[in-house]
Amino acid sequence: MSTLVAAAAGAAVLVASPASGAASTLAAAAQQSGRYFGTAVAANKLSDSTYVGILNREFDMVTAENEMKMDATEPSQGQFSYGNADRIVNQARNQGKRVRGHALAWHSQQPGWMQNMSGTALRNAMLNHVTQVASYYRGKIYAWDVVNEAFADGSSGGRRDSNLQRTGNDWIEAAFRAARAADPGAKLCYNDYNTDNWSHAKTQGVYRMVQDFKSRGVPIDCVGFQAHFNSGNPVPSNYHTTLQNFANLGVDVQITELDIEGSGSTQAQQYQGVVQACLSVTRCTGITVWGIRDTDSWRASGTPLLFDGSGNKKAAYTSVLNVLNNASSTVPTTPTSTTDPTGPTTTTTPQNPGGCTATYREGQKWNDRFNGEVTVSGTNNWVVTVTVSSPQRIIATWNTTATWPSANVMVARPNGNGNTFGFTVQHGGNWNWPSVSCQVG
Ligand code: G2I
Repeated sequence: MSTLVAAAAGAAVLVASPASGAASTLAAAAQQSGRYFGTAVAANKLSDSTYVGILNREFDMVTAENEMKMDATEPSQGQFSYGNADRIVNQARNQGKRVRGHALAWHSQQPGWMQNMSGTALRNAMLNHVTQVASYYRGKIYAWDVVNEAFADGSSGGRRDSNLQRTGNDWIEAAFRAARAADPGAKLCYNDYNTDNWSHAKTQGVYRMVQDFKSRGVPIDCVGFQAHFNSGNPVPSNYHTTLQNFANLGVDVQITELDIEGSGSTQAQQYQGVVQACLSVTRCTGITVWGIRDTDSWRASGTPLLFDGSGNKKAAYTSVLNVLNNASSTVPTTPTSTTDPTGPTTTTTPQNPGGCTATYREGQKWNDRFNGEVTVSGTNNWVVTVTVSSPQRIIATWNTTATWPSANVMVARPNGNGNTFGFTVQHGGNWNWPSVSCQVG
């Protein structure tokens, strides 16, 4: 939950600037709000002209699907192999695209020699790997997944058991420090899956780790949310809350491996929801889908991507493009923020002396609408102006008497039910918060 406090006299704390116009590719559309739109690339597909045509046209960020993993880059201890990774990095950079590095340290995809190691020898081998690979690509990587998938699934909220974890709980921060020393210009991310739902123990566990890292000065810049969805693991309705709460810790958030099994309008709607969640969080800096065509996917039978096997745009593609084109950037004005892992995020501005303050608080969210609540302090005789942005419409209110100077503006007054009132916004794809301002009536 988030709250936003606007001082009196019309001070709207959210600034919404409309996107500059309709773009015809995912990258161009994302760039309108300063974001990127990326994809995973496989080196052995760079000779497929349909694949490369879509890659060059639609995407401005590239992740190597497998070629930068530990088994690919250090197949024998101390002997590094960058051929396939370089093919991807060079192709991307020659086309003016940026690169996410994936992944420096992971319990999976370890080379055979590493799988059998433990203790200090493994710790040192892991740190040497991080140092060597991050140094080799120094200056060429936008963000590294420094550590991938280190938390356990299920209800523990703790670390996953692995040979790396058994070298000591500090292995993750040691990896981040080594990566920072090797490539000080790259953003350093922790990346994981099943961390999308704010109420899941795994999400909370990662949140507490990032909070701890930030409080102790461990160099972490971003958190990657893989976002592999299907009917058993659907897009959570609180996704925006998850992304916002992590961002409030002072890190960027990115959707790093998006794919959603399904087809048609159901799939399109779910893609739309994920993109909207990112767009509604200022520090959600970009989205990467995990492959180009359905047939390129690691789970091709689930047809989880934006292009079909022939390279045609699917309904999901169109919905993503449209949401990106409808984006407006929501920029909170220099607030002071505090976050409680289980409680509300509070964003405040100074109270206007002698006036009143309207505090906006997010309520429940659905695919097509969301609730908001406003609490007024400073007077019992308030006039609160709530302004929504197109195509939003307020479709219901409670605990207030409302008048409508225009379709986007509601003026709310007390109706005898106290100083908190609420309303439902049909959002039409625009998740921006309404702006609220208070005057003494
Ligand atoms: O499992 C989906 C993703 C989950 N998050 C981390 C990602 O790195 C991971 O990607 C997948 C790749 O999409 C697959 O392509 O990681 C798998 C391995 O963990 C990749 O699968 C591997 C197969 O295991 C190999 O047998 C195969 O040779 O792909 C290789 C290349 O096709």
